[in-house]
Amino acid sequence: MAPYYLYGMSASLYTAKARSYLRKRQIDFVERAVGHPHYQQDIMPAIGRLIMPVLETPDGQLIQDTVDIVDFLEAAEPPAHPVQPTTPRQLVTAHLLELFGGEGLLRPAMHYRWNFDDENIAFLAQDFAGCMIMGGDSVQRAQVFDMASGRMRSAAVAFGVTPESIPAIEASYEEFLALFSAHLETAPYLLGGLPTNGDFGFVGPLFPHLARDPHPSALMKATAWRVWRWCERMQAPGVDAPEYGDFPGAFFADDEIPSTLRDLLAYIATENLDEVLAQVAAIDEWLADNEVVEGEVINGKPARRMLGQVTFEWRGLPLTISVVPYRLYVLQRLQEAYRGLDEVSRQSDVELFEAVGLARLLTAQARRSVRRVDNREVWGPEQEPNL
Ligand SMILES: N[C@@H](CCC(=O)N[C@@H](CS)C(=O)NCC(=O)O)C(=O)O
Repeated sequence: MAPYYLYGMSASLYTAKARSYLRKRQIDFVERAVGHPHYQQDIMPAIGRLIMPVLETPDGQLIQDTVDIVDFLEAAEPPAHPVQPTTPRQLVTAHLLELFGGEGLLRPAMHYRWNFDDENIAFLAQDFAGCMIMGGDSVQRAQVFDMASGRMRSAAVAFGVTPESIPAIEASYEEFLALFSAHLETAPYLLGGLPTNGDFGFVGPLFPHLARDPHPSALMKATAWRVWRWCERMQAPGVDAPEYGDFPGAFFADDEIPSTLRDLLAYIATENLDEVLAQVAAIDEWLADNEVVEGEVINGKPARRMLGQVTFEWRGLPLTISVVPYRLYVLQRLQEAYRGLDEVSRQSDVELFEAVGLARLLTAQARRSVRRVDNREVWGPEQEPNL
């Protein structure tokens, strides 16, 4: 039987998340670049946009989106240890970490990739062109990189990377490295001895951009060896944690969220809560002004993923960023996990999230949910807004 195929790029944030999951799970797969003729001729038209990663299953199904890819594989290839913890605090925390990793760490990832051309650009030019076209001469390769890097530099601005915000982005990232390093002093993964969907969320920005591009790689190696080793660990099959001795291959016992992880959650509250709430409010406002029906592709076309802009305050700066409906989709998963718990378990989540300053995330919602159908984000049913 054919294996799974993963279409993506070595430099791509979300490809790294899916690749890491496939490797850890030791699922038989072959990675192909998006320059592969099958991606160009068949997969991209079927998905309707240039986007990665895409998983092609042995029976020819196409799945775009890392959340859906992981869900699919958890069901199709049942693991010995499911990627989502089953105890209430660890379950909801893992969803929160997946949201923060995939969406909340975009600013440092984009800044450290696109604002250090002296050190990064020659590497990036080869890394991008190598995956985007198979062969091609140096002029074609340079054209492809110019087009892709132009898009990504605009995306960096859309995520809030501007000359005014750069000092705050760097200070915030240094704090993050210190907190994650302190946690990794105690355990090889975010929730103990096994990776969760939270670890896979983190690896997207941390590996291809921040551990692999020349400038941030040097910074991480010099200042956060534990984090660098975790990035390496996330590329390996199995647990890969020799420096932790015989650490138990399980999540922390008794649904524990250790103090080093609570510190990281409190950091996420300070750094990212207002941003997520601003996105929810902006989408609610957009829906107040625009008539949509359930099931309609958001923004009409799958290629248009942003829904205007929103301004919020971050580290004392007004920051204007694009509104990304997909973020609601990931947030909803946290909330659905929370709502699916019994009363006592929900209470234990409320206590944890209140203590670290994240309680609003358990219930904040716009007047419609975001769903995914046919590899596209679509509007879900109406619901009571909670802003
Ligand atoms: N939510 C999606 C996001 C995928 C995504 O944004 N991929 C980026 C690369 S890391 C992309 O394809 N960008 C292409 C472009 O916008 O030109 C996922 O989790 O897979």
